[in-house]
Amino acid sequence: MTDRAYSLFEEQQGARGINLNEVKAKLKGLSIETPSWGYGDSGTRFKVFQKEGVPRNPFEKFEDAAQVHKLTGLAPSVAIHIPWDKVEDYGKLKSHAESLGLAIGAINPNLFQEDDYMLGSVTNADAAIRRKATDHLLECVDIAKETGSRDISLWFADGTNYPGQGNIRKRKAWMQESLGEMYKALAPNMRMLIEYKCFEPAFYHTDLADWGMAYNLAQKLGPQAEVLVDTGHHLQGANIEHIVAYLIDEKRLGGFHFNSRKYADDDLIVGTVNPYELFLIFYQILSAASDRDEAIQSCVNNIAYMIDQSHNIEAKIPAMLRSVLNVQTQFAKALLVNHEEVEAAANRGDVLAAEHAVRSAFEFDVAPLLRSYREEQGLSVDPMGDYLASSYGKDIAVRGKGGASW
Ligand code: AOS
Ligand code: ZN
Ligand code: ZN
Ligand code: ZN
Repeated sequence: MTDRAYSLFEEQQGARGINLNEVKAKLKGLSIETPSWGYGDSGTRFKVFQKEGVPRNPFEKFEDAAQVHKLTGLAPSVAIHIPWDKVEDYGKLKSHAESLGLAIGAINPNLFQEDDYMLGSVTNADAAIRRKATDHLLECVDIAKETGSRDISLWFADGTNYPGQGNIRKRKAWMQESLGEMYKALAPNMRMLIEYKCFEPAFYHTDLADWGMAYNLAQKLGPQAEVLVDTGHHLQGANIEHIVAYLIDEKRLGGFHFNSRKYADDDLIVGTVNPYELFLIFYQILSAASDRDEAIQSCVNNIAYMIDQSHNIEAKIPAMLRSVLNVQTQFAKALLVNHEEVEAAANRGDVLAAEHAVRSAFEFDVAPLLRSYREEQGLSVDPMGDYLASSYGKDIAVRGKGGASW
């Protein structure tokens, strides 16, 4: 069925030189990984509110994630966190995921929740603690081999609160030494995605504070190490789409942790605070996708799109639905950019026409397009409405309160 709004939209886009069949084919290529921890209770340092129906174990987290994928077709894999999702038998978790139409995605080591790591994990001045941290990284490589995961996402809370607290240069060497050992353990198809963050939990210096440090480390480690951009991990005013374009050009953009921020690493639902930023990130990615250099194309095709959010007050499954739908909406809008038009305007020095060519794509309402796409794919046309009308949210209430949390 093509409704009138869609026919009009198709006509409008045709006149701008945008073919909706091509747009729809690209929409089909979008997959967004959701994080197991986004289905559990999480909070701020002040309070973790316990919600009814929260998964009690990793198996139930996958059951909830399956709802998101079933309704949207967007979220076929789930990242897990070790030890939050530690199980006896990862083969069993993998089969459970597969029986639900899902795969286990990135493995996230946890080097920030033990007393031993108070003064650092892989950068701790105590060699025994560095050994312990490196062993955990190696354990995660083994888990990734069992789960068939390609990516291991690395985030370190390592840093200091005061000048003099740690030797910054020694810590840099220790980080490289530990990650070098981990790198050697990777299977040829595996990747290390290195996350950076400007501050928090450490407030004076962070060992991997920005994309340049993560990039430099990745380069020293080798081609299987790439940079992971968490959209909440920059200082105010940072131009994230510039970082994205730069890293793609260096073939070192491994993936994203999507979320929204207004102040710090707020980890709010992606696309709620600054959807234009997300659109501009996709605009950069899509403009690189048509580069003649195959290495750039391959970098773009292997970007891992992942959500990293903390659902403190919102219902978890609807929050995750909102998140993946928001990403899809901005991706769809970015697919409406006419790159030749932008380039032609830029080449003749017409600043306003170039800016207009980018922004006008953002200003279209893509609801008719997404409705038509979902219908064609046999997906729910209204994923959020269908979820809320289903009994799933009520059925899981039998799990009670006090489910998984960090
Ligand atoms: C922390 O700020 C990072 O974004 C990490 O990706 C972290 O592992 C994730 O938030 C789960 O704790
Ligand atoms: Zn993150
Ligand atoms: Zn974040
Ligand atoms: Zn973060």
